[in-house]
Amino acid sequence: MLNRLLITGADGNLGSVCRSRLQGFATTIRLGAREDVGPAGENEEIVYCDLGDKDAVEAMVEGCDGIVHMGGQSIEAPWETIKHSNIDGVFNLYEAARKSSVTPRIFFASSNHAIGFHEQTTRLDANAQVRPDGLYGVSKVFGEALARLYFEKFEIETALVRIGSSFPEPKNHRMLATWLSFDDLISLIESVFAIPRLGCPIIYGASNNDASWWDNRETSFLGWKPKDNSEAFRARIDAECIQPSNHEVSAVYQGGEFCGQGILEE
Ligand code: 15L
Repeated sequence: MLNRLLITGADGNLGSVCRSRLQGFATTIRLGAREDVGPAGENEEIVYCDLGDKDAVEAMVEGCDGIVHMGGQSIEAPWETIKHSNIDGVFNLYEAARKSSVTPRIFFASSNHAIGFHEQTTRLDANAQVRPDGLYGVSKVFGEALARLYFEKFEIETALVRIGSSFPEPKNHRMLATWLSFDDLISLIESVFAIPRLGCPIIYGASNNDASWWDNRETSFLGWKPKDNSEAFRARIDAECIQPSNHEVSAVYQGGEFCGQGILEE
């Protein structure tokens, strides 16, 4: 069991899922957040922190033997916003991990948008070329590269998890391929922290969907077996959502709508 697990972005969607589902996972759970997360539970500590603030990030990371990094910008945005949280913020996080008195193992929430410009007809594994579909995707590629550097130089182990679409249920046809249920997300986090030697693998964060485009055979050593399958929702999606036509970005590229967005300005 971990001694102190830091969950960054505890005020965000997946951070709050982790907060509620990882309660018994460490002696102390430290919640890193920018917005109010309410009162601390019995084994919780709350640290309000802007990822762009180097000293604050160092204080947040100090003493943690595990980090689930859900914090930062989670969709496309103007460069200044991306740069602040996902470039400077991730650099601050890894520098803090390097300087910490305890070397943490990190679960890095990367994204399918690091490879979003691959077509939906292509099956990808951990060796796929990166093809980011926006500035957000570029920042995730940066995070993956930085994590790899800190693994090679400083032996900080990170799971680079290219999360698909983690919501209670898939919301459209594309998510029949990319959906990651909350149960499967949590079991993945458990596998990442349970394995004696992790290294720095790339893992596709998707449930056991029949429609998946991703192959996790390279990381079978983790023993992670996602259980949910988006097929259970296909009938509802067919009834409620209009199937995009073959030439629309959401039907062509793995990153879907993100591929069609321009560069956003402040
Ligand atoms: C992501 O990376 C986003 O954080 C999430 O909000 C979804 O848009 C997801 O990708 C997706 O591709 O569905």
